This record gives sequence, structure tokens and C-alpha cells, in this order.
Amino acid sequence: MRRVGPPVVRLLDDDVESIRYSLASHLLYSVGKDPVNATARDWFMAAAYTVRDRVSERWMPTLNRYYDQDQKRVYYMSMEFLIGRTLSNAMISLGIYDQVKTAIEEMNLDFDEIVGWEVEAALGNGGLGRLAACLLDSMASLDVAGFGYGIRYDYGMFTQHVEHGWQVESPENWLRYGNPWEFPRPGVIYPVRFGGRVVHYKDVLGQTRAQWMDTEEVMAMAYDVPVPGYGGKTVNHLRLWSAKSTREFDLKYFNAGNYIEAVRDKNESETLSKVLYPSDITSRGKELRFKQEYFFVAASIQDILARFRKAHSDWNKLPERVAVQLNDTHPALVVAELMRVLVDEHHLEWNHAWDLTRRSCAYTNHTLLPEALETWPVDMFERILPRHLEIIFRINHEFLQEVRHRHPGDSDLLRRVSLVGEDGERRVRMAHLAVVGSHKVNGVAAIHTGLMKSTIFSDFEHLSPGKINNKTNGVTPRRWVLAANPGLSKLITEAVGEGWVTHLDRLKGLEKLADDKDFHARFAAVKRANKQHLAQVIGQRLGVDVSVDSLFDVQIKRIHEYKRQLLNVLHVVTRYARIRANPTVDVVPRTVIIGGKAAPGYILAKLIIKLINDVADVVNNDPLVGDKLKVVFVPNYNVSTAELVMPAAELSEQISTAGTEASGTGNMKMSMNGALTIGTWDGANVEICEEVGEDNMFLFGLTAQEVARRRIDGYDPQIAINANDELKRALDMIGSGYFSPDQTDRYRSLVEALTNGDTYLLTADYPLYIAAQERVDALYRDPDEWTRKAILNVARMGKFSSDRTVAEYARDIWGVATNN
Ligand code: 26W
Repeated sequence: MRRVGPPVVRLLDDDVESIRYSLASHLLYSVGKDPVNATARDWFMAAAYTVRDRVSERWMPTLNRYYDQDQKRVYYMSMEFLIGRTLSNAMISLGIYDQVKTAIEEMNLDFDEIVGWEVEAALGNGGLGRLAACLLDSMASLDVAGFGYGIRYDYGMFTQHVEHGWQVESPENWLRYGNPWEFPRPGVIYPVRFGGRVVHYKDVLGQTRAQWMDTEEVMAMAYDVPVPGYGGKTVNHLRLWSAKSTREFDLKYFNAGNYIEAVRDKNESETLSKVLYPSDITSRGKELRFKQEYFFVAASIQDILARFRKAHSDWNKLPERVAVQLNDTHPALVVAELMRVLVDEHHLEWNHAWDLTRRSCAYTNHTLLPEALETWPVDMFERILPRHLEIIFRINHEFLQEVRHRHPGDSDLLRRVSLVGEDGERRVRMAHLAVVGSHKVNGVAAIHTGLMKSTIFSDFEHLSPGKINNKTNGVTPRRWVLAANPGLSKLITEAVGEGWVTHLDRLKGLEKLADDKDFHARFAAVKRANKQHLAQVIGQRLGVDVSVDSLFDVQIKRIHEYKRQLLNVLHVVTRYARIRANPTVDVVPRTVIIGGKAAPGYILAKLIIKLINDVADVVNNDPLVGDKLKVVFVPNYNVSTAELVMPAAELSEQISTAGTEASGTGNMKMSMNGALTIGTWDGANVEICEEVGEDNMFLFGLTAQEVARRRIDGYDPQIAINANDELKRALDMIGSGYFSPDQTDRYRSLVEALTNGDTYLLTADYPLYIAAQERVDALYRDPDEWTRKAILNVARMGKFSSDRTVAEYARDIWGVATNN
């Protein structure tokens, strides 16, 4: 048992004077500069250390409290954590924002400039990674003992540049200047093994056992990033693993006198945590990716079990004390690894181990797109993780046995639910492993969960009714409203008190102000100021002059065919053609803002970016158009850009083909910041509509059922195109090179994909989308009515706090209490 240490002492005060003292001492003692030669970045580091000290003082007591109370731990396992910047957020969580800001300003420094020097932690692709970060914030804010496990990539999400309209990627060396938020833990280091072979033998008791041997080893070293909850009572952490070579590895070569070989080998084993895979669409059997997945799973399981064993000797307590949440299938190897450790290393009986494993694990699915579902070739699996493959085969054998028993003679069912796909090359289906190895499986919005049950997991739904459940996503109001939109936050607090920050349903109190003239004016002024700020940045950085009087129409998210940025472009081109045809007509001025990264290998997505920029070039420079229409592609869309754009958005574009977007979370962020949504009946849009009311949104288009129907019947885009002159015209303009005079056939393939096949049914939804856009224009002409609806959006978004999401996971899946 743990020794009883001295009581925790808080050494640091939070008044301006003490903070100024901390800043000055950190500048000198930690950064090694004095105010005379310090750069803004040096001051950022000093500020970060100043805040970090105060985080640490609250962190250790949290860990001790969990230990003393033997709290059940929740482990959020994710290949991605898209955290963004930390400084302002940590200041807000600790309640020291004003003091730190004042202290910095009293030293004659520019607070915003200093904040701007922080390189964001972009250890994620998009929605899935950002959700992980929001859930960590909420777990800490609700006093849940929730910890993240992930990978400390040397290179996170690439930086996107736009050159001649094309996306160009460059590596983001985010650790170059050091990361003030991480604590290296050289003492927390575990071996992770790969390859080798499995030997089966009988032990002294005559039990058959497996030994995995002749493996190669890499070490996983921990780095801890504290996660302060709002109010500062609880500070959890995220533990990220970095690959280090083993010492033996080096010695083997050193002894043979081959120094250079030794160093090369060392480098190779350290590539495991080198880079984040920047594709969130295809899961092509990349061996390194597979190894990354096992690397962080193996290290985390060792760490989790070591912590458990410090307090418990009875394995039966595992599911009572440990909940492991799998963020998509990327960590699904947890199931096999936990089995391996319990059976091979701790000699638990198979059935006993299986019972503990299933009761500890739960799995969240984030996509139905077939190309994003992970499967790994059996051959490769066997080469890299031979013992795990055996374990998976046995899990599969016993699972199929049970299915056979319950459904005799249904061999087709067996083929469908098997953990191993047998059509073509044999592959392990990670989603099936995750489902079978978990006690709960969830989707991330009601419609998505429904589709999981009726499509990809329908057999499992019949086999274990009730196992699949919904947990609609949410976003943290701390980052996405309080920090990103101080103007709106102030207004909300004045109207409903401070409690909304942790009890977002209190926004309901704004409803009664939806018709209040004075509140209208102030609400509209906040939006205008936010637009002004964004317009200024766009002017400065991109040299595009946008009018604050225009409607800010925003689509920010990864570039994907299914998200249909192209549909947005078709609307822009239609609008442009209308203005050209009738230049004197009175139109509602629009600024269409689009941002997002394309996976580097996703040629079509990159072509879409080029198209957006080509269209922007023509439209923005057409004197006939002027302020009536502007198109802006915001380069390098990331968390920091999102924090700038969300508060300035008036129209939120959420226009995926119904049934394809699992949830979406940008939709929530924009609506919470007072944008109206133009969107399809997809993902969380459906539930946003339930909350804010159909009158306060612009929903359009085919439903998921209608989409499925059309696909079955065989959809012919030609019919829709021939029936709509404006659509035909827009496609002709794009396809014939109107926007690409330097290369007139640039978009031929793109237009052909729409005219033959049109997988995502853009042409089917086009007329409905254009009609919805006309309703948008009409409403914008009535500013009071627009503002009223915007206020109602904010007022009714309480459900979409990630606090609500975490509370539901805690109650239905993890079995832990929340403090709210
Ligand atoms: C193996 C490659 C890969 C990597 C990541 C495939 C798929 C992914 C993710 C599942 C993609 C993703 O980010 N999905 C998004 O998850 C969000 C959080 O639940 C949802 O809001 C989005 O709708 C969903 O697209």
C-alpha cells in the first residue's frame, strides 16, 4: 500500500502580483532570457510554465484522491487527440485568465501575440480526434477519473499550404521549440514486441501454454499532458507514448563494432511514433500503421494493468475498476492483447479472461463508409503479431460455435459475422473483433446508431439486442464558446448567469430574450465584431477584401466527396452565373468561406480544393460581381482557425449525403455560436433540428432512406441534369474550363464523375439545395427575424455539450459517477 505523504501544499498564489513574479522567474530560470532580449515566443514559454505550475499543483492531489478513493478509472484509447492550443484554455479552466492576462499586459506585452506563438497540438485528423479532446475536457470537468492514451507523434497533422490553388503539404514539426505542456516520464517505459513465433508447451501442471518468443522489441516511453477540468478541482492527464529503441538492440551491433548500423537500427525502431497517418478515409493495409496501433495498445495495457495491480490482487475486480473505451477500431487490438496478457502471462483460464475482457471494453464506431472500416490481411497479421492472430482465431472459433448453436444451418450468417473475411484475401475485420470483445458498442448520433443496427452491424444487433446504443456527440462549451467567443459569452452570462459553462442547458434562459430589442442589438453587434475580426484576418493573410455586410456562409471540415464541398461550389457557380446574367439585380451579398485539408493521396479531394480556388479567382476578380459574391478558401484549417471562424459564421454548411456523416461536430460548434444551419437530414443535424426547431434551420434533400432507395434502384444523374438548366450550366462552366482557362480540361473528370454515377447524389439534391439557399437569402433580408432565429439556436443547443455526452457514457457504459 501507498505510504501516506505530507499534505499537499499549494505554493503559488493566483493574484496578478504573484503571476508577474512567476513570469519573470520562468523567463530567467526556465527559458534563460531576460526581458531585454526575450522574444514573444520566449514570453509564451514563460507564460506556459507559469500556468503549468498552477496546473501541476492541482494535478497531483487529483491523482492522490483517485488512489485513496480507489476510483474506477476510465481509459479513453485513441490514435488521435486533436487538442489545439492549451494556454488560454488552461487559464480559463483554472480561473486565472484575467490575472494572467493583466500580468502580461502590465509588463507591456501583447497578450494576443504571445498566445499566437503557441504551436497547436494537432495529433489528429478531424472529427474523431477533436471529439477525443472534447471528451477529455468534459471528463475532467465532471470529476471523472478519465485518462487518455495515445501516441506522441513527432509530426502531427501536416500543414497545408495553397500554391497556385493546389494543396501542398509540409510536415509540422510541432516539437521543434519544445512542448511546455508535456512531462517526459523516462521511468515509465515498457517493451513492446513484434514478430517472432509462438511455441506451445505443457507446463508442470500439464496445462497447455503458449510462449511468444524470438521477438523484436521497441520501448514505449510515456509523456504526460495534464488535462485541467473547468474550475480547476480535477486535473486528469493524457499519456502519450513515444517509441525508443531498446538498449540491447544497440549493444548487439556495438559489440560487433558496427556503430553506424546500431544507430540506423535505433532510428528504425523509433519511426513507430514518427508521424500521424493523415488519411481518415481509406484504411489501406499499411504495415507501419498496424504496428503503431499495437505499439500504443501494448504499452497502454501494461500501464493500465500495473496501476490496477498496485491496488488489487483479485483479477475479478478488473471490470469494476477499469473501463476501456475504444475510439473506433484503431485500438481494437486491446481485445486480443488483454486476452494474451491475462492468459499467457497471468495464467488465467481462457473463459475467465474472456469474461473480464468483454466486461472491461467498449467500442465507439465513427463511420459507416466501407472504405474506412479497418481490416488487416491475415498474412501480415501473422508475421507481425502471430500470437494475437491465434487468439483472434480462437475468439472467432468460439464465437462462431455459439452462433452456430443458436442458428443451426445458417452458414451465410457465420460467413457474415466471422472476425475473418474470407472473400478474396483473408483479412481480420477489426470492427467485428471490437464488437465481439466489448460489452457495449455505440454510435455517435441517433441516425448513425440506427443505421449501424440496420446495416453494417445488423447481424450483431440480432445476436445481442441492446448491446448497440447511441451516444450523441457533443463539444466542450469551454473551448468552443467561452474561450473562442468572449463577446457572446459575456452576453450569455449577463442574461443567464455563469452556470451555463458547466450546465449548458441553462442557455434555455436566452429564449425569452429572442424578441427583446436590446438583446437583439447586442447579439447582432457581437456577431458583427466577430465577422470584422475574421474579415481583417482574411484581408491580411489572404489579400481578399470581404464585406462585413455580406452573409458569412461557412463550410469547414475535411475535404471528402461525401461531405459534398462540390455541391457548395455548384451553388456558388449558380449564384455567379445569375449575377453575370443580371448584374443589376439586387442580391443578398455573400462571402462563401471554405476550409479543410485533403488526405495527401486523395487526388479528387485535392482537385476540389483547386476548383474552389479557381472559382474564387474568377469570382473575386470579376468587376461585375463586386461585393455580391466572394469566395475564400482558408488554408490550413485547424483548431486555431476553427476558433477564429466558428464565432463569425452566420450560415453553417452541413450538406453531406444523408446517411454518410456519422454525426458531425462542427455543426454543433457553429450553431452554438449563433449560426443557422443549412443541412441535410444527416448525423447530428437531425437532433439539432429536434432541439432548435425546423423553423430555425434550413434542412433540405433526400433522407437516408431515400438515398438508399435510389442507390438500389440505380440512380441516373442525367435525368436530374437534363431537368435543370442551371445545374447543366454550372456543370458546363466547370467542365469546359470557364474557371481554368490555363487548362480547360482540368475538371473534365470531376464533372464526368457527377454526370455518370454521382455516387453521393449531388445532382439529386441540387435543386433542393438551391431552393434552401433562396430561403436563406430571403430570411437574411429580415435582420430581426434572422437574429431571432440565431438567438434561438444558441438557446437550444444545451444538449450538445460534451458534458452531456460524457455523463451518458458514464451512466450507461462505464458505470462511474459524474459530478454535475
Ligand atoms: C483508418 C483510417 C481512418 C481514420 C480515421 C478511418 C476513419 C477515421 C475516422 C473514423 C474518421 C472520423 O473522424 N470520423 C468522424 O468522427 C466524428 C466524431 O464522432 C463524427 O462527428 C464525424 O461525423 C465522423 O466523420
